Amino acid sequence: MRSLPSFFVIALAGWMQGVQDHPHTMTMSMPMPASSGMVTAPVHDERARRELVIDLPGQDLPAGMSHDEHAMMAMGLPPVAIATIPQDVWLYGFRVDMVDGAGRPIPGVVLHHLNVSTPESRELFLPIQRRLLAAGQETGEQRAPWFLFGTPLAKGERLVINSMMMNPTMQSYRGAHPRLVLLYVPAGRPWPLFRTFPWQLDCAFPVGDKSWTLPPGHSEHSYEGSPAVPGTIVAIGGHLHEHGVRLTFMDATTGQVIWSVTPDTDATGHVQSLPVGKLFSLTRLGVHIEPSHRYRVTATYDNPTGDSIPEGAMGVVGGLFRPDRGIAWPRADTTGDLYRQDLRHYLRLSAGTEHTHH
Ligand SMILES: [Cu+2]
Repeated sequence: MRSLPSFFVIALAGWMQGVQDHPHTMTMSMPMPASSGMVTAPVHDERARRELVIDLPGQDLPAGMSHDEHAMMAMGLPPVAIATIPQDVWLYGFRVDMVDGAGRPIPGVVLHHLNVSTPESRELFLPIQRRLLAAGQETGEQRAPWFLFGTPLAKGERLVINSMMMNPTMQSYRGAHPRLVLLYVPAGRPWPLFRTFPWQLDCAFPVGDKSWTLPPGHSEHSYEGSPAVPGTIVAIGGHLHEHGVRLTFMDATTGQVIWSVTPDTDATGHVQSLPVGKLFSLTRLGVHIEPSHRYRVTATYDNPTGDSIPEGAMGVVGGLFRPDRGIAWPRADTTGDLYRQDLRHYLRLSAGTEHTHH
């Protein structure tokens, strides 16, 4: 097998950057409180283009929206939406188009962030709902090679989508909303060759806000966990904020460093991006990980400002994971305490936000 094409690497970078978050029918045990103000988002299956098009709830956005947190929260936070997958598909990419109430394109800068989860499946490293994808204004279209990698989504499976908008432009928009476009291959074909699932391991796991207050000087944050099932990490990427100097993913049981990067910075030391690793080679597919080992993500920061920076730091690795042959992706236990706490946070029923990206 050849090494991965570069657009895949770019795709992963974007996939992670948006975060920086899979086949069954939703059961009634899903702890979805009725009071949470969720809405159903219609899914249009554009079969000829092989795209699922999901228009999220719209809002009027005044021009030059204030960066003041309260104004932003009040004005650009549409209700959480639920969308239902109409047929068995393999998801291999996505994009978010910003449009107004008449469907006309509006500037992408209006999107602050958008997160999609699959509440019936669990995350690889934690018994919480699985994060499927995330996007911010800088994400663009992300796609893996459709013939190689795909994530199965079953007919009837539900997606939970939350988003935030912010209008820094001098123009106001009526009915502004994100239009999520999922790129798919229909089930029942010879491809994709590999069944892969997105995963992440976050320094701010297990629940709550994914950013923390960055202390002055040198600091390290870590989180350790074990995968629910054995399999292979076929691609990895990550996300750090400014003053981040290193992000490391290691097998804490053996001490083996699996992936460790320093961010690219510009002339003034601003974090530009993280390189993305391809754990592919001619002779083997990725790095195998197993439930009997513990794995650790560590974010290292050097904050030279002398001040603490509220919500100044994040540290997360993630990518694509291929379960071993014959291993099914684990379903979520929707009755677990951690699952419920995380879901409440995701649905904005408790303080904080899933992710405030910048
Ligand atoms: Cu971030």
